Amino acid sequence: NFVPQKSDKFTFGLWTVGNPGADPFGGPVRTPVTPVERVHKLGELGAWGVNLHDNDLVPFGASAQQRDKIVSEFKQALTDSGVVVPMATTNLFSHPVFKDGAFTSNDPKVRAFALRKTVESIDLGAELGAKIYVFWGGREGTEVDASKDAVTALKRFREALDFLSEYAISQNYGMKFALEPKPNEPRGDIYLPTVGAMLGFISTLAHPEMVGVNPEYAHDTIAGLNFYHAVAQALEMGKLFHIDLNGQKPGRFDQDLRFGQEDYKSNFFLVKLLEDYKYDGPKHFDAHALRTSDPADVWEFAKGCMRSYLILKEKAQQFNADPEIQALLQEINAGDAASDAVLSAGFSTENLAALKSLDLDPEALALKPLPYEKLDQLTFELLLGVR
Ligand code: GCO
Ligand code: MN
Ligand code: MN
Ligand code: MN
Repeated sequence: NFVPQKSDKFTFGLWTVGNPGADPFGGPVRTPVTPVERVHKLGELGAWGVNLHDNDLVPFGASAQQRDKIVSEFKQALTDSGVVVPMATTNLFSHPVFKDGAFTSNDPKVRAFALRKTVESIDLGAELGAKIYVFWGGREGTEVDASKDAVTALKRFREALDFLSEYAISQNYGMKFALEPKPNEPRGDIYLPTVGAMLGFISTLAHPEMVGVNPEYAHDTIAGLNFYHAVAQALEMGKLFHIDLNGQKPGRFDQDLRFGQEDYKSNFFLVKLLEDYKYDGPKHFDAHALRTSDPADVWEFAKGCMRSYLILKEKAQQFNADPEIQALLQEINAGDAASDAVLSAGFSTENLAALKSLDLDPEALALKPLPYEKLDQLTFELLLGVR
């Protein structure tokens, strides 16, 4: 039971299971195995795919010869392990050149360098078979708002994305872009901090049809937002191209905890949403093992992410089949055929007349019972395994 299958489409970043456990107060605590070994191990554990930043695989500044050797060894590992690369992305945050932004830097040479690095990284992604390209603008923001004009920054970000969309189209890569919002960290304030902000921005792009979002549990939770609601909006708009799953306590630093580690209830509604609406993209765990973990415990972390998802998926099925819960939901959602018909018919003179002639008694409507205490307690008991 709860054994991951390829069809679950679970993925990990090379950087996640390769995280050496450093934090701002201390250096690495473990030496990760090589990317090739990570791929083999992920395959053994039942993961479907592995994602990467260009520099997770090819070190910054590597020669063309070194690059080709590394990439061909990596491709061999993918073939041998049956692991795929569904998503690729660019590291536009580690090198000091990006300390004040990449696509939104004030310096046109830095912006050009970021653009060229991304073109090359898109080529790498395409070579490895990636059909989703993620943009996480970790350094695209400020601590000092006097330093950058926020309107100009957005124009620059758009310029870069439009260029890169045209590039991917010109190469027939069949790629989609997924923008990943985060409110802060590493910058004090990052531009386009929420899923809603990204969705609004996407509609201003030259190729909005190929651009969606990559929401992350931790990023909304840091800001105290309801991630389930944010993902629902993206999904309803057909813009949920990718998702980053992890754990996070609200109001803290970026913890990147194991999926399922915090707030079981919100994780449950998230998984239920993805399953009920048949989200078919990768389920990516953008998390890492605790700093206290030794190399063996890192793989327990990876297994735990997938197993927790599958447990919550089973709980969602149980919820959908629970007679008492479903009876309550039916009661809460009981419709009125005449009102429903008017509401869904849209505006017309006749329908306006129908609206005006509906029998609607606010005093009586306000008395309708809403047994949410009961519903939530049943949900809690189901999740805690006593139902
Ligand atoms: C973070 C981000 C990153 C991105 C990754 C892919 O908080 O550091 O979530 O892990 O997801 O760079 O673009
Ligand atoms: Mn993150
Ligand atoms: Mn992080
Ligand atoms: Mn992420």
